[in-house]
Amino acid sequence: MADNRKMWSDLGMNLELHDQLCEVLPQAFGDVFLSQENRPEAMDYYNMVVADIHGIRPAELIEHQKKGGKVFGTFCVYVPDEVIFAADAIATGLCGGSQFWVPGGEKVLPVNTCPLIKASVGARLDRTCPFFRIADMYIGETTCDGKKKAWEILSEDVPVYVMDLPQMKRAKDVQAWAEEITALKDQVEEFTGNKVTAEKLAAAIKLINDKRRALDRLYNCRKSEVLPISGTDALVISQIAFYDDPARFAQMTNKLCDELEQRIRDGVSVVPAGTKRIMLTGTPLAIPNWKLHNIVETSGAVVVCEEMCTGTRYFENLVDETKETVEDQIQAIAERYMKINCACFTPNHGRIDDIFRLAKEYKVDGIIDVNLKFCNLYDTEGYFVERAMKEAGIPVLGIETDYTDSDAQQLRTRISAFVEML
Ligand code: BJ8
Repeated sequence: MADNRKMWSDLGMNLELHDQLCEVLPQAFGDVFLSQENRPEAMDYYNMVVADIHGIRPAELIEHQKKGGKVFGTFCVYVPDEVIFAADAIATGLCGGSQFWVPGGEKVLPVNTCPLIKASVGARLDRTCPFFRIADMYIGETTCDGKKKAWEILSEDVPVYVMDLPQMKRAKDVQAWAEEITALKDQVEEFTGNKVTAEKLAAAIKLINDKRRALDRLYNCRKSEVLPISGTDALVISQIAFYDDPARFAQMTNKLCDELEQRIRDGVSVVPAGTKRIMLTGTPLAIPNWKLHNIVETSGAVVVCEEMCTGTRYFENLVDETKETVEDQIQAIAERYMKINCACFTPNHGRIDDIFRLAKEYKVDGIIDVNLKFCNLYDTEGYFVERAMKEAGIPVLGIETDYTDSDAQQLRTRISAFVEML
């Protein structure tokens, strides 16, 4: 702890304000996670990572910087980590999932901006998150309007490089994305002084694919009727995936999966047979946003899948590992990333197809369509999502929420009523 304080102070953090966050986080984690029964033993690793969330990984990133390495902060699952790791740099997710950071964002952004953006900007400008301090450069993208303008504000305080994400999926858009990835490669090479060779890119593709394979294995366990892990635990694993060391994360997640697969064989479930299975779809749940999972799982149901960026959108589809030139590898990376179905694309029918497929694979009883307040994209797309589900006879509940706890009681009432009627 003393070492952490020195590190935070060296990072120029606002220690007084940060102390307030350190006071509430362990309590929140204890309430939501440690109160669960029959957790897998291998969750110990993730407990430890969250318990020292602003200590262990930040210290590793600083070690990397001391050896001359660079750290890039990212905010979206379209930004390809492969290119960053191939330049001997580290990518770390930076999205803010706590109300704690929102007021800082509101000092410079309109109040009616989505909490994810407000929290991300607040975490940087208030100097209360080590990850936001450590990153040498942020990589933004042109996904939603709120983010586009937020990059301009953040760039007054930290170098920001913005990738221009196409918003349709025609062949020429995939091509344009491949060109953007090439431009990112050039930028990363210049910033790090390291060349991205075909050999290094192949290793980075394998590294990130291995992380995806581990998450896919975890999610496969959640398809089982014998449910070996809660949705709340699976969510925090998905959240940690964004900033943990990818090789270690894959190794620890595979270890957890060994235990989960054994549980399935032994018939050890975390919920009684017949518990209603819920899938969440919608906007991402950045760490430490555990509110909805906690409400669902203390209302007699269980979350078995997230069609979200903190969920299936992050790990589904692998990058082709057989390409041998940087050009072909980048093309393969572009093709893989353009399979993600975010509401910033028009049209985005693929997402509805995904929801149908996942609902079947995970044997869900009902779907909750989650929208972060003021996210116009997902809010509007909810019209199609909910209509399609209703037409197919899949029960769906649309909700809108933010990071505050003010609506928790009301959400609990609505979610309990929804579960009751399944
Ligand atoms: S691929 S979901 S991570 S853009 S919730 S900030 S869209 S106003 S986060 Fe996203 Fe990439 Fe899409 Fe995923 Fe804007 Fe909406 Fe806020 Fe959002």
